[in-house]
Order: sequence, then structure tokens, then C-alpha cells
Amino acid sequence: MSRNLIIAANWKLNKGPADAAAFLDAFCVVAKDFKGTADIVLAPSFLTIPSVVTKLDGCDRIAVASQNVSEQESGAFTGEVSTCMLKEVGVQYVILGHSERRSIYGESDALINAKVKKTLAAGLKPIFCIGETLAEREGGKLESVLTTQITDGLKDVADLSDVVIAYEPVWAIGTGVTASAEQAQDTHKFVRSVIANLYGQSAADAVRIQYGGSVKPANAAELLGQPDIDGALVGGAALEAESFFGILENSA
Ligand code: G2H
Repeated sequence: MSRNLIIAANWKLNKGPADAAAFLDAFCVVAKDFKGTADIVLAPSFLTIPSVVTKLDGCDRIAVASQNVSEQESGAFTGEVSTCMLKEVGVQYVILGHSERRSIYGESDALINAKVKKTLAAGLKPIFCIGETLAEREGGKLESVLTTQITDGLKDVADLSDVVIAYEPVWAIGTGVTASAEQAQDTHKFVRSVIANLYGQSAADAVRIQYGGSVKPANAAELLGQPDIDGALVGGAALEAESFFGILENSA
């Protein structure tokens, strides 16, 4: 089964509207002649999203994601942003369960599950992140950790058609250490087998699984050339237009 690649820039807590505009001025120049077929996604901060959507007007090639969303619909939830608000300003994808949300902000599998369901109900597409720590991998818990994150995070999600999974080993995030292509492929294959057990083989064959963790132009081609790796979720190397475009070029 052929799955179209999805390459996403996760800007994390970087780039206000002015920096994002400067990025897009440079990126749109180089990306306009991009011949690859990969879906391209940019995930700015909540505050920067509207200006990015406006600047991308007419550029259907690039979709916008948020980096989080509330599991609540509306009401007295100070500091939160709802799926309806994101939809209203043109967001299409929502990154959920990133390890920084899990470890720094204490997001549980149950909370992430509520956010995934809320996102899908709004007609938005979750980029559902999973990944193990180094201690878990070295302690032989890789498979059980990922199985629990998938099973609990996708609980009561009946259809995976609009779900993208991002496998991000925590030890490779922002560290400059990348999982080897072989390690990443083995783990993606395992993740796909978990999905096959839960949803059946055709859903597993169709679901896109991105790799994330220190992806850069120099390692993108090898990672993206693996049979079970269907794209990348990119942090540090997506902050500069040339570097992010270098990853796209290496996907083609
Ligand atoms: C992993 C990734 C983006 P980086 O967090 O989600 O960031 O590419 O900087 O490791």
C-alpha cells in the first residue's frame, strides 16, 4: 500500500507572527517549485496561527496545525483553546500527546484520548504522538509503553482514516541524537502491528506513521526511505526555511 508522506514543522514555543512571516517569505520562494508529493504542514503557536493561515491564502499545498487543543468545548477553562476556534481560523491538523505535553504538562493517556476524540469530532485531524524514554527502551519496555500509549490514547476511536501517528523516541527529541533508520523502521513496524491488532490489517496498511526526533536534511532521505516511515515531525530543523525545505527535498 502506498501512503503519501506527511512532513510537518513543529515550531514549538518559537516564532511570533513577524518571524513566521519572514519564514514564509523565504519558504514560499523555494517551495513553489517543489515537485514532491508530500503533504506539508506547519504547526505555529496558537497566537501565530491566524497570520500564517492568512499568509498561506491560495497555497493549498501547505496545511496548518496547532500544537495542542482543549478537550473541552467551551466555558470556564481559562487559558484553553477549543477545536471550534481552531477550525474557525483554518487549522486542519492538531498535534496531540507530544512528549513535551506528556512530561512537562503531565498530560495522561486519558486526557490525550479525550483530545483526540474532540479533535476528530470537530472534523480536524490529530497527529497523535507516542514514544518511549531511553530508560524505558533500555529496560525492555519499548513495546509495552507504545502499546499502552496507542491503546489508551486511541480508546473508543473507531476509525483511523483521519489520524496520523507520530513516533518520537523521547531520547531523540531536540538532542541531536536520531534513532538509526533501522531502529526507527523496526519500531514503526511494531507500531503498525499494534494498529493491525486493534483495527485490522487494512487500517494498519493505510495509517501514516511519522518519525520525529532530530530529523534534519542530512538524515531525512534514509529515514523517509524506510518502508514503514511515512513522514517526519520536525522541530529544530524546521525553524529555518532552507533547512525545512532541505528535508522536503530529501523526501522526493
Ligand atoms: C520532536 C521534534 C518535533 P526535534 O519533538 O516534534 O523536535 O526535531 O527538534 O527533535
